[in-house]
Amino acid sequence: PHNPFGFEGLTYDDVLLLPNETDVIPSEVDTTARLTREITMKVPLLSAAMDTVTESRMAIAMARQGGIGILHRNLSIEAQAKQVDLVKRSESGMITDPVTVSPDATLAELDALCGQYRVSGLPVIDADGRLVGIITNRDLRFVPPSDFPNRKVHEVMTAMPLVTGPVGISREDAAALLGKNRIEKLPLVDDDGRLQGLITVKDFVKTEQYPDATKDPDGRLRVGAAIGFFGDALDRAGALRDAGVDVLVADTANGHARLMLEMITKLKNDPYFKDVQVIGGNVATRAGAQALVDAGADGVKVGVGPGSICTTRVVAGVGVPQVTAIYEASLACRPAGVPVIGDGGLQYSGDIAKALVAGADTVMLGSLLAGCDESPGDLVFINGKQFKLYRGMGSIGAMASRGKKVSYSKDRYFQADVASDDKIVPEGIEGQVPYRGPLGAVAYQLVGGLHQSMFYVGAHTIPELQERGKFVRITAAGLKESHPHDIQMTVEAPNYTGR
Ligand code: RVP
Repeated sequence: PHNPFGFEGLTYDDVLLLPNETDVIPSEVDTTARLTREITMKVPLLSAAMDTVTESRMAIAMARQGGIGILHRNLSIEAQAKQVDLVKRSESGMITDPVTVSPDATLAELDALCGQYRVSGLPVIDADGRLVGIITNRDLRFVPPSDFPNRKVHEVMTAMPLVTGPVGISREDAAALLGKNRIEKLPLVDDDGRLQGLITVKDFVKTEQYPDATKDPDGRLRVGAAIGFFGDALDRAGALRDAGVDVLVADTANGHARLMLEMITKLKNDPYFKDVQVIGGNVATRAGAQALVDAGADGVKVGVGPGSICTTRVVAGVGVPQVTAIYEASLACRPAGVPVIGDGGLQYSGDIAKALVAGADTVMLGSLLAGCDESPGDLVFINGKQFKLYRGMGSIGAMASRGKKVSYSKDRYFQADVASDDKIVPEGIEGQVPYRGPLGAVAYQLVGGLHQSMFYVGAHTIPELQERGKFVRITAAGLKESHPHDIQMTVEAPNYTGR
């Protein structure tokens, strides 16, 4: 008869990396990693496609740090495409498709646009697309906000002639023009005076401020977005592509499912999506990873049940401890040249290097980022301490329709057909994590921890880490020894707040 017992599975807490001979200086390592077949990033981190982790603010912050954010899909197609748009317009060498305002718009409308896109001013164009002026904070300074609803843009804007640049102007020439004229925005116009782009001082400053930022060939921040495999998933993929998404992540709790594999093949065979990379997941076995590779995926996301908010392993009794899952998936992905993303279960910065040595190229983080300023949701105060809400996409809260017309999260767990909220079988829970401040500080500690790992292992690069890294398996006593012990912690470290 068939023997159902396989091998033993290990996870982060079961292993440690062996120290090795080293000439590496932590601050000098190169953490460049492959996200997909065609995209690399300076920092091997992704923020999770969860509604308490990644919307446009987090995605912008992640890309600036050198990683990438994957926008969640628990919202309408239009709303998710809008999020992509906000990221793609946030910062760029040259804005090819700037937000503009009409001369007849009211100042109230202008104010709303500036708030939405977090910009301080807009070019003004007429109905033919011709540049007629520019309007910035400076022009508004002497108009009382109570007048905004009944004053028009053309009454207060700085009208033509303006300093403009020709299409195709070099970075250096643009910087010189901005500096010489002491202006902050340089509209680019063609021979007919039509607005074709915009260069801003802010973007020059940000380029210097975020040298590792993950950018597309046009200098815009890169962004990923989750899609399903069911119902209008292809329409969603199309809308996200039109908004400029770089990576689509076909996102389910079981990526080794026929519908998911077909979805990936469809996207990869459609010339309309030729400039978009497609990641598939999640899987936790070698066969599952092989199926995604065979379907044409540009990246394979691994993790069934390791998530901090996930109950799949207890509700369904299914899953693979994450270090083993990553290793098994890499056996199929490495030979095919397809990068692996280790998704879920990371609790400390040291887990990043463990994931990479096990066979991942990058890791996806939920709980470690949910407490950041840039994650959706407000701070909650409990007993004088600050928290942010964090919930599984398979929790009742995320899957229930409640006020919403549809919950897009249900099909992640193949429960799209469940008609009423009380018939949902949740695979996740809802909770809160400590408030952590801005992503920049959190990412600094996570990446800094990885630098230290690379120093101990003697690796200058991620491929070297993957090659030189070796594990020692530890026992419960070894794990106890690894954490602070026999002491009462009196001061929290920025990268360790206890177990
Ligand atoms: P963690 O970083 O351990 O918090 O895990 C985050 C990951 O957990 C997500 O990227 C996703 O793969 C998974 N997840 C999200 N929701 C649920 C659930 O409700 N079970 N699981």
